[in-house]
Amino acid sequence: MDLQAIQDEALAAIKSSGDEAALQELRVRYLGRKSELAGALRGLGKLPAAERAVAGQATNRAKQAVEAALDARRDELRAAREVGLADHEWLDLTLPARRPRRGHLHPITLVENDLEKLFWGMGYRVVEGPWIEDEFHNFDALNIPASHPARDDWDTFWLSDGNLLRTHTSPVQIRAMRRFGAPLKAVFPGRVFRNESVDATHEAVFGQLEGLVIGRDITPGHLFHSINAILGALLEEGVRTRYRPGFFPFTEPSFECDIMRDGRWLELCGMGMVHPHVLRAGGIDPDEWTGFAFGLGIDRLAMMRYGIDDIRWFHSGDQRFLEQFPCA
Ligand code: FA5
Repeated sequence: MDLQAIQDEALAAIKSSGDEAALQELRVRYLGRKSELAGALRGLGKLPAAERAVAGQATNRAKQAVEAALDARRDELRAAREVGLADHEWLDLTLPARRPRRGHLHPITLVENDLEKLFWGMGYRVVEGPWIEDEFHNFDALNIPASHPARDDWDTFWLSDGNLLRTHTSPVQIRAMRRFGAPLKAVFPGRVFRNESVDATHEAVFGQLEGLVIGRDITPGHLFHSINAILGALLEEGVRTRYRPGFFPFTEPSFECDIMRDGRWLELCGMGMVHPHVLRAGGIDPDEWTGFAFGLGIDRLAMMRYGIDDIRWFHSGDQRFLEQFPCA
């Protein structure tokens, strides 16, 4: 086929091509490696030198004409498609956006964060301890040897390797004393675990926030002043609280603080002056230093703050409950 015929055929096919895919096929057919034009260009080398220049120019002209036609038709088809888009596919930018569903913090986490912020502002450092504890930190170092009947107060989940799930945050007292020494002012928030039956005010897994202050000449006056200040900041005005004597092997004297909820007293916090045995176990000399400690129930505080009548809601995983605590 001569060059002019190839070019005429190509231009006619390009003109009548209906879409960009068909046009791409024509590009391959008329300009691709196996096309007649490409073959003609390859064949130039075999022509006598005298004819080569003329034939070369003619072939290139045909190739350029086909290329130009392909590009022009491509632009036409593209423009037509975009006009179609504007007619058929449109977006109403005035429609209200669909809100993405965002997660939020659990009410216990909200209360824990607030507690941490409060204590941080009062100069306490915030320290965390391990959930899996050894007997020494959870009991012995806290003046609760194996023979001590008070061990029964903490129904313990024992692990097969002899360790246990900590029954309170008090073992972190020992870890912090050994790590930081005296003087010390710290809180230890976190989860604790008790193998006890669950009811409206008792969970088997719940949160505690432990506080520990060690200094020279710390007295029960400091303890009560601090607890009053803390409860004043945490509880709404008018919430009734009371202190009563308590017993913990790791504090002497010991007290408990209750809050009034629905006409009944709810135990919120255990506290006392750190027992000399415990200071010693923490590597601190009880002749030189004294201190106070307290352990506050975070779930109980959250019940009070949000008016929740059953502690079991917190771990129920019930969306209807959890959705009531969106992020501020
Ligand atoms: C203790 O765990 C002591 N370690 C507290 C302490 C620390 C005393 C430092 C002295 C010095 P108790 O078992 O009473 O004490 O628990 C402390 C608080 O945790 C309680 O006042 C209560 O608010 C909360 N709590 C206790 N048991 C449960 C439970 N099963 N479910 C939810 N909250 C609980």
